[in-house]
Amino acid sequence: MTMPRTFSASDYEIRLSTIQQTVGSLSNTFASNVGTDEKTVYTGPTTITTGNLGPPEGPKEFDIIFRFQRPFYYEPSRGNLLLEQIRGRGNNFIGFDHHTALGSSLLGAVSSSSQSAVGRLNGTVTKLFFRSSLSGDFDLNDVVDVEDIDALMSAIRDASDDLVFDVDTSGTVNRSDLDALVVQTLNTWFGDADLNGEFNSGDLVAVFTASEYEDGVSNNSTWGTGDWNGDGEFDSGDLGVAFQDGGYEKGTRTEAQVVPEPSSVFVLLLSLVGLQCHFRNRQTRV
Ligand SMILES: [Ca+2]
Ligand SMILES: [Ca+2]
Ligand SMILES: [Ca+2]
Ligand SMILES: [Ca+2]
Repeated sequence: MTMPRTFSASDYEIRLSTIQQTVGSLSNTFASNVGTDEKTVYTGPTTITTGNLGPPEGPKEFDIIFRFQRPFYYEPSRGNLLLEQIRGRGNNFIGFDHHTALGSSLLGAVSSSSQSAVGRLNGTVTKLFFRSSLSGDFDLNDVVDVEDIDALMSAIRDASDDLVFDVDTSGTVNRSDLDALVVQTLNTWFGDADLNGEFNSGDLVAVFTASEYEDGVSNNSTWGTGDWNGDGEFDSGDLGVAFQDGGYEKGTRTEAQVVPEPSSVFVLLLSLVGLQCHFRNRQTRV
C-alpha cells in the first residue's frame, strides 16, 4: 500500500483477554488461545481511513484508531494481554500493518474466517492508549449515570469477577461496590431514581408510575424503575434500603451532612452547662 486507503466492515469486533501463553507459544488454532476473561471492547460496523504515512519498512503512523466502548481491566501479573480482531463473513480484508516474525512485540494469531479455524500466526502492529476514565463510568460515555448503576447491579447479580466493577477496590465485585458508587462516586441517596441528588417524592412518583412494584415479572427492574438493592426487582426490599439510607426529603447528601454552625454549637454547649448548674443546685438543696 502506498496510497491513503479506506476500508469498511459491517461487522467488526475487538476482544481482549488475559492469557498464560507467552510470546511464541500461541496455538494457531484461534479458540485455543482465548483467555477466560475475554471481553468484547469494540463491536459494530466500522469505516477505517488511513493516510498510509510512514517509512516503507514501517511502522506506519498510528492513524487507525478504535475507541473502546467498554473498559477492560488488565492486570499484568495475571498474564499477557491477547487482542483479537474479528470480522464477520463477507467483509473485505482490512490490511493492518503486521509482523510475521516472532519477536518481543508479537503475540497474535489471526484466523481467516471463524474462531475455530486454524489461522496463521502474525501480529498486528498495535499501540494501546490509556486514559483515566471517571470512576464508575462503565460504558465509557464520560458520565456516571443510571446506565452505569444498572451495569454494576447486573454484574453483581451475575457474580462477575470483572474488576472494572470493583468500585471500592476491594478485589471483589459485590454489594459494597454499589454502596461505593451511589454514596461516594455519585454522592447521592439510595432511592434517588432520577439521580438529581435528592431522594424525594419525585422519585417515588417516577418509580410507581413505571408500574413494576411487585409485578411478578422476573428481573425487569432497574435503578430508574425502583430496583435500589440490585436484585432486578422493585419490591418492599428496595423501599427498605432507600428509607434506611435516611435521605428522604433531606436534600442532597452534602446538605444533610453539614455540621452545625459554630454559633449553634456554642449555644448548645451553653445550654448543657446551664442544665448541669441547675442539676447541681437542686442537689445542693437536697
Ligand atoms: Ca457512563
Ligand atoms: Ca469491590
Ligand atoms: Ca431524585
Ligand atoms: Ca430490588
